[in-house]
Amino acid sequence: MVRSAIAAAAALMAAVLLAEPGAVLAQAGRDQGKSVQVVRLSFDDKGYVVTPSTVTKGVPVKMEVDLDTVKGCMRTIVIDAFGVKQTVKAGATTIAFTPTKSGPIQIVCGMNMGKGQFTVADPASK
Ligand SMILES: [Cu+2]
Repeated sequence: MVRSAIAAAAALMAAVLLAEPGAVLAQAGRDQGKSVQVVRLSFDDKGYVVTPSTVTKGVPVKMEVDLDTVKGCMRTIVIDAFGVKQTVKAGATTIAFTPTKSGPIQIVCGMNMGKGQFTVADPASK
């Protein structure tokens, strides 16, 4: 009786652990959270350019927008994948977000006119 109760408790704990992969991910995110990735957003004749063009998933990004090349309506920057919609201006040129999924990510202007793309890579596994 006692033994089966212990077994049941152990099974329950295992189920809870398996049911919450988010807890493990949050821990990993906290470790990675020590660093911030700084990228630059500019605009050329083809559209938005992110430099460097690849960031790591789960690590906060600070995107510094180059107002010399990003002008007019292009200053309203939309990154739907991460819920970003922000208009930058002199004195407020940083967009902060954390990439929560990997793959090619689209950037568009508020009018869905200017376009660009960057890549989110999974953290290197060891
Ligand atoms: Cu536009």
